[in-house]
Amino acid sequence: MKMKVFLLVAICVGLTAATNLSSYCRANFPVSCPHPEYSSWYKVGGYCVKYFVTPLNFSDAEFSCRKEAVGKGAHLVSVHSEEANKNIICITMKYNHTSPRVWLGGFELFKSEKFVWIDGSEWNYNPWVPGQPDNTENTEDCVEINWKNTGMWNDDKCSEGKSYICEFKD
Ligand SMILES: [Ca+2]
Ligand SMILES: [Ca+2]
Repeated sequence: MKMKVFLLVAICVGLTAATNLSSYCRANFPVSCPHPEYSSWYKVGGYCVKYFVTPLNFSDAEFSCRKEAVGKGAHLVSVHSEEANKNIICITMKYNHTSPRVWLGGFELFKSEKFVWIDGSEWNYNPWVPGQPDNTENTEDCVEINWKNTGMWNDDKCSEGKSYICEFKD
């Protein structure tokens, strides 16, 4: 009986969170990138960003980003504020409700326990899932969003294939 009540509460809390998120995203969905040739990209913070569904490992995803916007200095996305993080969630949910885990451009620099952004920007915001980064089996060096807790970050194996989000500085 206790378990049933617990499950019901858990489901309600989950649904409320999902509803809050979808209403947030409806009201605050990022506008298109202000460059005609990149109108399928969205403006997030000082960047134009785009979601790519085809799963790639972290390095291949980074190289794919560089090719998607040649000459723009494109990379996997860096995230520097709660608002930008929410925008990233909204974009991800628009394109993929069922498997929203995506690569961001963060990685651990040579087992230093220090995380950096592949675009070289400052590491100044990191909403980790509680208990993360945990470097499971000493093999997790790359940063994903939406594992276990929507909008929060986890270190995972860089060789895993995931959808990803690219950016270039606007
Ligand atoms: Ca690690
Ligand atoms: Ca982890």
